[in-house]
Amino acid sequence: MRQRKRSVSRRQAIATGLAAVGALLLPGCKRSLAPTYGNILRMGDALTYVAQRTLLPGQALVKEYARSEITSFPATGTVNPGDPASPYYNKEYQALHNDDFKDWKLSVEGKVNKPRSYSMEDLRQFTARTQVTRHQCEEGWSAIAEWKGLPLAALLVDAGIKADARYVALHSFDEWVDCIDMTDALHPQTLLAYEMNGNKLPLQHGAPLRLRLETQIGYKSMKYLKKIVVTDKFVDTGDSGWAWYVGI
Ligand SMILES: Nc1nc2c(c(=O)[nH]1)N[C@H]1C(S)=C(S)[C@@H](COP(=O)(O)O)O[C@H]1N2
Ligand SMILES: [Mo]
Repeated sequence: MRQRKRSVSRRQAIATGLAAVGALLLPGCKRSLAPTYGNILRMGDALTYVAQRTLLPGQALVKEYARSEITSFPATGTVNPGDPASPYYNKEYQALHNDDFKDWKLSVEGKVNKPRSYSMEDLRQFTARTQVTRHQCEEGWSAIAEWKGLPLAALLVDAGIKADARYVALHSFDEWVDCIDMTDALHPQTLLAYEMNGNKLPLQHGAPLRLRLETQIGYKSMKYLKKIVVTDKFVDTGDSGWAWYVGI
């Protein structure tokens, strides 16, 4: 699992401050079934999750902008998993990229009735949604872009989510695994985006397909998607020290 840098002192401060409050709130909360958490840091996550899920009905739309408000957009984190110099070099990705992603497919598996792989052509058959939204990176910057893709909800409906499905785990070519809950997965602005600002999704922004999770902070919008696994259990990626639930 990938490790991300974050100052330990800040993590400890957050954990100490929130763990007690989280412990007070959680046992009484029937409405939000909080996910599992592997360590004390996840107490803070649970608190954010409970607070936001209680306050919001879950499907409120985030603000959308006009095309004229689109800004420049830096690329962060991995910018090319097919580069042998990248710490997350992936040979399979390099081969797919060299062939303009002709053979790329997104695998959808787990708690679905019809597990299968979707080519880009398959994904483009779904009714597309286009939205101009603001990306908020946890490092402090934000940027506005137009995204086009299919709602993740449409794909999940197509694959047939089973009754006990609760989370969606996203796997990328640069070895991230990230988990979102069904409320976010089914949100109408949660897209599997294959276009940015009217062009095919650029390499540095996650080609050929990335998640746009507009209800949460930047690092939840997974680039370089490879596989989607529907689960009944939360896939705890807390070993990195980054919160799993980071609503905006
Ligand atoms: N697979 C993958 N997804 C990722 C990242 C990454 O390094 N690898 N970086 C995350 C972070 S921290 C941010 S802010 C956004 C950046 O998207 P951008 O490079 O298109 O600006 O992607 C997120 N998704
Ligand atoms: Mo970020």
